[in-house]
Amino acid sequence: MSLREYRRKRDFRATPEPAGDDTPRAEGWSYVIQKHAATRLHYDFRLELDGVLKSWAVPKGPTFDPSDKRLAVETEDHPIEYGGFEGVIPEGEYGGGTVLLWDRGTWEPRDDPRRGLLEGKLVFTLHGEKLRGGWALVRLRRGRDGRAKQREWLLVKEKDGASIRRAGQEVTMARPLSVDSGRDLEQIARDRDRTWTSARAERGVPRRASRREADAASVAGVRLTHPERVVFARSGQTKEDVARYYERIAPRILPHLEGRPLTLVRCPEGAGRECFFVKHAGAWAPRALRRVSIQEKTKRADYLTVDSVEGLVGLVQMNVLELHTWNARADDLERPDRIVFDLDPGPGVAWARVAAAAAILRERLERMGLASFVKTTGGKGAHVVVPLRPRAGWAECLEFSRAVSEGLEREQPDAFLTAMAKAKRPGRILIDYARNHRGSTSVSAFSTRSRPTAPVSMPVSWDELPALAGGGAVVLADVERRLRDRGEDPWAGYEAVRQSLTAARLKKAQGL
Ligand SMILES: [Mn+2]
Repeated sequence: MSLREYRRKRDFRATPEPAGDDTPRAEGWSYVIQKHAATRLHYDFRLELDGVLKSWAVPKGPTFDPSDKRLAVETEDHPIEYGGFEGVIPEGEYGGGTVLLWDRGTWEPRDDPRRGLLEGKLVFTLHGEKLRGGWALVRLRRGRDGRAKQREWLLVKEKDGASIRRAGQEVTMARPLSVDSGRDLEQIARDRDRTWTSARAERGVPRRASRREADAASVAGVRLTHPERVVFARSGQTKEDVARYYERIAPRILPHLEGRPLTLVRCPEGAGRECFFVKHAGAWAPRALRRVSIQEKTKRADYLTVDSVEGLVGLVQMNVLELHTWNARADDLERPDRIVFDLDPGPGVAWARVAAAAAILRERLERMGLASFVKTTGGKGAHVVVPLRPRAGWAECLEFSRAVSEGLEREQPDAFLTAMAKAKRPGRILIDYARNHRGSTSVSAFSTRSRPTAPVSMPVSWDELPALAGGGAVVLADVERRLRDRGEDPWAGYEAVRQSLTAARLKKAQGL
C-alpha cells in the first residue's frame, strides 16, 4: 500500500487536496463517498484499510436497489486525510472540479478484507449517514472483449432491511447535499470564488462587481446572495426577510446566544426540505463568528459561538434556519447556567394539557425555590427553562432534572413519561430531561424553526401560555407585534435571577 501514485498525479502547490502523511496510525474503518464534478460527474467510494483509503470511482453513484449493479472503477489509494476533503480542485490539475463530501461513516468487512481485495469480492456493512446495510464490491472477471478487467468492479446493495427494490428516487438525487457543510456543488464552488475575491481585495487588487453581486442585498453589512429566494414556502418570507428579522431581533436574541457553543440547522433549499445539523466550525463558517475549541469524548473540536448581529446575518447568508445552544457558556464550560425541560406531547395531547403540565413543573420548581420561564419550541411542545448561576456541574444538573422529571412521572403516570423509548405513547407528555447532558443543545429563544410556516421558539409569560394555539403557533410574522403589544418582555427578570443548584435542592428533588 502506498500513496506514491496518488502523489505523482498531483501538484500540491496547485491543489488544496491533502498530501497525506505516512506516520503509522491505529487501525481505522472509516468510509466516505465524495461526489466529484470532474470532466464527468462521478462518486468516489472509499474504504479505509491498512492506513489508506482504497478507492473506486462509481460513475452512476450508489443505489439501494439490489438489482441495479453499479460499475465501480478501482483508482489509486488515497490518504486517510482525503476523507475530510471538500473543495475545488483547480481546472487543469488532476481531477479538476468540485468535490462534495456526500456520505461518511464506518464500514465493517464481513470476511478478511485483504483477501477479499485480492480475490475480487468484498462484502461489508456500511454505517454511513446516508448509506447503511450490507453491500458488496465484486470484481468483473472479463470485459466484453473477453480480457480480464483488473480494475472494473460492481458495487451492489445486498437485500436487507435497508435495500429498496426499484427505488423510485435514487438516494443520490433525494439527498444531494454535503454531509459536512450542507452545501451543494454550486455553493462549494461559489464559496471558493468568494474566498479568492476577498483575498484579492485584501491585496488591494481592484475588481468589478459581478452581476450576481450587483443584485445582492446587504443586511447589517453582510452581503446576501439570492436575497429574493423564498425560504419559508407557506408563509412566504425570503432570505432577505429572514436576515432582516434577525437584524431587528438581535438585541433580544443575542443575550441568549452569547458565548454558547452552537449547533446549527442549515437548509440550503429552504425550510421543509433537506436540512443538516452542523456543530463543528468549518471553512464555510462566517468570519464574524467566534471559534472555541472544546474537548469532546474522544477528540477536540472547534465549535462556533455568535455574539454579533453580523454573525447572525452571516448565518442566514449560509442558510441557517435554526440556532441551538448549549446550557453553558464557552468561558465556563463545565458549569451550566441553565436547565431545560423539554415537554413533548404525544399524539392526541391537546395544548391545554401541555400548558397545564408546564405549570405543574413550574410549581414544583418554585417549591424548591427556583424560578422558571417558558417558551414555545416552535414544534409541538414547550421548554421550561431554569436560569442558574454557574455553580454545579453537568452531572448534578442532569441528576436534578432527572429526579424532578421522574418525580412527576411517578405522581401522574397517566400524564407524564420520561423514557425516550416510549416517546410517542399516545395521550401523554414526554418530559425530556436529556437536554441537560454536556454537549446537548436546545433551540434558542427567538430562533426560527425550519418548517414552511416559519414558527419561532417564542418566550411567553406564564399567564398567556394556555391561550396559545400550540407549540408552533407563534410564527416569524408575529414575534415583533407580540413584543410591542405586550409592552413588556415576557421573560423580564430572566437576567436578574440569582439562583443556583445547591446540594439541598438536589436532595429535595431526589426526595431524600
Ligand atoms: Mn474522483
